[in-house]
Amino acid sequence: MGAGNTKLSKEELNDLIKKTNYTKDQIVQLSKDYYEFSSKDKKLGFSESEFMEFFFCRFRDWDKDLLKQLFKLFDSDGNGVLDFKEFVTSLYIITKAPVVEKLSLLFDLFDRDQSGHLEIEEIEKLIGVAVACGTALGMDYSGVTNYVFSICSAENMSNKNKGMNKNEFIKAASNSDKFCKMICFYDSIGQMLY
Ligand SMILES: [Ca+2]
Ligand SMILES: [Ca+2]
Repeated sequence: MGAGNTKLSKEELNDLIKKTNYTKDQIVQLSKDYYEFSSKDKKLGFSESEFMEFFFCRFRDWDKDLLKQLFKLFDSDGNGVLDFKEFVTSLYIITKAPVVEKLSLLFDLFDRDQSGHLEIEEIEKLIGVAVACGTALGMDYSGVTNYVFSICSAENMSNKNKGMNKNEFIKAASNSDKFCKMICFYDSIGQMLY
């Protein structure tokens, strides 16, 4: 099975490898999985429900609404399905990407009204999800809660009335990978790809 099965041109494939650090072998493996999981409805590409099923194990403590929103962010051309490139990119961001890249996407995810700021309701949602996931992953409840509150503290905002902007969020949450991990954007174990 060659890379041709990914339906990517050689340039696109090399571009993807460069961007994601997946090896060519891993990309080939991912393309097999992509075809298997995304063709359940006999149509190529991850539909929203296939995406949700595929990632259910990882994001079981997220609500459906949030997972749908994640799908939308990864569907970069907005056609309602994830093509192979969009799928690999989403997997990369969820697992292997640098913390800052993950946080940037997570900010967009929780900034539901795309105002450029996390307002109080959006922050409450973020705290709720992070605490639910973090404790489900075995982290200590008060430790998780205190950590998320410290990230979203008003002290980290230049304008408390407006909320927290992306730079402020990234700055507050990027001192370690703790936040990304607790919200389930952790890297997979060993050789596993997801
Ligand atoms: Ca798409
Ligand atoms: Ca907002």
